[in-house]
Amino acid sequence: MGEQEVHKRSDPATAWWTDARFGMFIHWGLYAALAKGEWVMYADKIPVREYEKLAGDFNPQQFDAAAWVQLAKDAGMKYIVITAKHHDGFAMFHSKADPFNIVDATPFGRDPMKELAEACREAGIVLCFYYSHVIDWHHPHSLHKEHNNTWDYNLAEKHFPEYWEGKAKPQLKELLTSYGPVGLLWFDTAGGLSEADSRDIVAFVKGLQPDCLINSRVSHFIGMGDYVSKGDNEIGMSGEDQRPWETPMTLNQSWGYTTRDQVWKTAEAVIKKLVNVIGKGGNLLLNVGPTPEGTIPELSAERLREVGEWIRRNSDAIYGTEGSPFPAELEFGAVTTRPGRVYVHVHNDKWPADGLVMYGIRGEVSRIYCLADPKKKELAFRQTVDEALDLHVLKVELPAEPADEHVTVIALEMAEEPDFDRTLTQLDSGRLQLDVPLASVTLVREDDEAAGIPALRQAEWTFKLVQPGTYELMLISFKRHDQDWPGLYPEPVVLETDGSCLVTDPAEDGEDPDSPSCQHPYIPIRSRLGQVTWLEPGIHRLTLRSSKLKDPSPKFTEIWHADAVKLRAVRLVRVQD
Ligand code: FHN
Repeated sequence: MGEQEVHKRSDPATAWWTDARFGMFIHWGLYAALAKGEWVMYADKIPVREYEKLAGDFNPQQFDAAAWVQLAKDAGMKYIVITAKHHDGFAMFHSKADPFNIVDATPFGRDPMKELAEACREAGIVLCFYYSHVIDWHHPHSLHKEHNNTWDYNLAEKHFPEYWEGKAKPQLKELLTSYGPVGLLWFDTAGGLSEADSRDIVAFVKGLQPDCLINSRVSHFIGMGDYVSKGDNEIGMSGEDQRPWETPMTLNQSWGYTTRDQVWKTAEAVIKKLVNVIGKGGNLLLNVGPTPEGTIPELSAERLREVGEWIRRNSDAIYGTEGSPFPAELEFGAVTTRPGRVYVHVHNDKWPADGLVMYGIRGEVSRIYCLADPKKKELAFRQTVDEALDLHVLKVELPAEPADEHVTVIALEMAEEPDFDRTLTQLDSGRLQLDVPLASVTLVREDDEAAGIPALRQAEWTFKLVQPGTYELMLISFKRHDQDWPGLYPEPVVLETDGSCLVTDPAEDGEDPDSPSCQHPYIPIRSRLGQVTWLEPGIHRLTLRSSKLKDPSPKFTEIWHADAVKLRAVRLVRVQD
């Protein structure tokens, strides 16, 4: 897996994947020729016969499988997920089931999946395929809940089994029988697929390759597949997923090659996002969109290599690690662990030059150093306990300047296996954020669709307050960028704690600069709820009632029905002792 010993997880089926932590997503298809992203056929309503003509000129002579795989390796990625067929229905492999494929329909005439399979095998990278199993704008009988080719085909004449049995399953069989072991199949946009067909496809894949993992987007019924693919660019919150999970992420704001989108993430931004994801126990699947010539755009390649250099210095803190044992998201970085080690990933722009303070590590620390420091110079530290609060405090003296670029990892070697205090605890910085997934959520009022009344739920948190005083309470919401605020909270939220009750119509009081996991297309918004005074430190309770609190165990989801607003947390900001 990596250069170092990796800690195998309890579930051997997904262990290679959870240990890998970082993968390369590749959106490459015929659409690259138009340089307007992978939805161009749908967006421009290009007739099938017109779209097919693109194949006649598709000749990515510069495609070099070994170079792509080397780039993934240089970036520190352990697996590749490539679009074998996207929504346009064009197979990027030699398919006998449908001549609309790269070998039979283009002058290129080569099978890039075969070449990638060989290059991956040689380099020790796991090859995985993306397959659009429900949307196929080329096939007359594919049928999705919403996004169909209605400019060529009549919805009423569609007979889904003809597509399912005649193209989707035969092509999946080809992918699973002609390219060696496939690490995982990445399905997408399952809207409208019945539960029976979802189960059928899972059984079909496992029947051909039992070890091939399947992502949750195989179905919009919750709980299917081996692990959870979050929404596009959605970073999970701690406590949100009980199963292994990943964030599929763009490097700009698009998947397929486009010249229109030049909003690129810097290497530093990617490193911070990677650290945020793995600190919560997730994987990051980072996308590139190759050109019609068959190259990965140099700007993407440069950034990936820079990320890889950082990973090489810090690989012990990444591959095979577990996410943070602490439920609170750290505003200055993240924590990962492996047996006998705790790694604190500190953003350089939040460098606590006067010392790093961590709460909740019960157990003796033997040595602390910066992971990127080749000499591993020991840092002075002190461990103390506040018995009354049951607060275990570790204070580390840091060098005046960070030892690494972008994010510096502080490695703690433990003299004994730590027993972490997993109570949601205020950080030394004073930050205390009550994230919704950390609450127990109960139903207060059923929804009444006929009367237009939504369900009302209550979230309840228990937390450890270290610094008593007066706090400003803020609601943190992620608002979709294309939404206007008025109407997003149709009724007041009700907050109760220690005898105080605040009833507020949340206002859009400004953007929140302190929500590292919020990503495009969402904007983090703060809404002031009022002030509360806690006179005593220790364990407290807080409840919040809102119709925007979602069912914590829904039956199904459609990944791109991104909510207009997501209620994410209550933040407590100390304003007075
Ligand atoms: O529609 C696709 C989109 O083109 C892209 O493949 C992403 C990647 O996660 N998935 C779908 C939208 O969620």
